[in-house]
Amino acid sequence: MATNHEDLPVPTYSKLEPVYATGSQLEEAELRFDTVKSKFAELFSCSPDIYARSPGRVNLIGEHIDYEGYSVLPMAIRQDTIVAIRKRSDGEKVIRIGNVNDKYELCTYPADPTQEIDLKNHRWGHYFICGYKGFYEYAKVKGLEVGPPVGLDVLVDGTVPTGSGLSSSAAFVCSSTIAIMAAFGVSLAKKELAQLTCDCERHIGTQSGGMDQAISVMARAGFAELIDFNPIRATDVQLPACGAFVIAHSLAESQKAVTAATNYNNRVVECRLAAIVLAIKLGKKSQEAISEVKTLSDVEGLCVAFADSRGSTDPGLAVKELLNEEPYTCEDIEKIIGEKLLEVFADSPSSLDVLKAAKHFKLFQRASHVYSEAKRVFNFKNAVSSASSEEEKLKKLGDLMNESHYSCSILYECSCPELEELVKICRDNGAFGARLTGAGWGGCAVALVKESIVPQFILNLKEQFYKSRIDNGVIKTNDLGLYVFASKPSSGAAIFKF
Ligand code: NG1
Ligand code: MG
Repeated sequence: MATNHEDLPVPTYSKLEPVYATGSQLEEAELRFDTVKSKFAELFSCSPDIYARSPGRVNLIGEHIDYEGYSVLPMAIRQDTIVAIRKRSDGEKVIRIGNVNDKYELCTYPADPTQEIDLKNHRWGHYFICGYKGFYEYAKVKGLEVGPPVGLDVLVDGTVPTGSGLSSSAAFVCSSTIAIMAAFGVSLAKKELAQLTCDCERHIGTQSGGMDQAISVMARAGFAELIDFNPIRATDVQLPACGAFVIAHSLAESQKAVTAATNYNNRVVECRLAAIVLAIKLGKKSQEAISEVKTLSDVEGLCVAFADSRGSTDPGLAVKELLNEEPYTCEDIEKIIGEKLLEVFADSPSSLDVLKAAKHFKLFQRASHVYSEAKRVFNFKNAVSSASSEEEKLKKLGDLMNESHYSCSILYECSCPELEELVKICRDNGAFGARLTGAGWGGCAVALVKESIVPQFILNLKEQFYKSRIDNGVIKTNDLGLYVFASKPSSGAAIFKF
């Protein structure tokens, strides 16, 4: 039986070509690795033992449903993070993390894997420590002999724009974790690594699902991937040949690690509450619902049974009939579930932060989004593999992307004025569909366009969206290529040993 690629470890290469294939891309990569090497020598007076790279991603459809247990459909992009690492042999127990970009100051941490990450004082190096802590936790659980902690010298070079919904954070956490593992000679299957790196990134305080790490680790060049959870699995999805995805930044930066309590984690908490309330309305005992129901996918079975009794297959019907459209207050929910919310979330500090910040909870809207978005992912996957013409496929995929955006914007409220403007401009300029991608509240939009019109499409975006921002000094003309570009599905994580 052929081994599935997700059962294999991250590949180790002695040359750049398997990852950075084409002419100019390869030249660019050679330059980057040379720069990393010389900057490493400049900072630490030696060469790295090993390099790891992991890409960012664009999510094509399936937004804010990975943490609810539902499948999503992202693809890896060319932009990535490279982490160069060396184990120190001088007994000094310190981790020094430098960056090729001078904007990021050298960060130092003790080489103590049990250290708490200081979430109140966010530093860019925290993402590396996420991987560091995660590695030692993994080693402990598996009983691996990795020896006492030693000092590490680390240099980072990232090309994924930050705060853009393209998962610069996962690219950083994954490349860090993989570099640490390689430095310690530990290797594991990609699907296990995908789970581990997801657990790692939670140390930063966001209650993330596992999409970003899964695609960053498991992507294959030329394919988008349908990512399933519990257990994590990746299925190759071949996109229609004559279509292209254009990624465009709204120039609103979303700082998720800082706004978690009101944005990202708030939605995770709202979904959990919606799931518990639904479970109770559908007959579960309060205490059972509170202890057993973590996500909306946990109550899908009950919702489907409810729908079935009314001649439908749509779990969203239970949401429509059993949840109120008006926002719920804390007290409203406590009355239904018979317990204080502070008790329900007592073991999750980041959820308690959410409760402190929230005035009300939009259970109806969030649950409606999740169930409908999960269905759109399946329709997207089915449309790709259907027998219809390429043109019809692109139209169907575009429609689903538009519906997804509407749901994110109206029901999940994770858009912003800049994204709304950008998505509209994309559609006005001939995109089959356009939507915000990633967590939202800023960051990028992704548009599906006919391959043949890509250059003109990008020119139009420059004229209609970016020109005024250049004139106002928000960005420089020379940097435009960083903010708007077409992307092919790129390959996943890799280790380099030269
Ligand atoms: P961003 O913020 O785009 O990296 C986040 C989550 C994903 C997923 C999306 C929304 C992390 C690391 N990533 O992505 O798991 O939930 O939002 O679909 O928190
Ligand atoms: Mg992120």
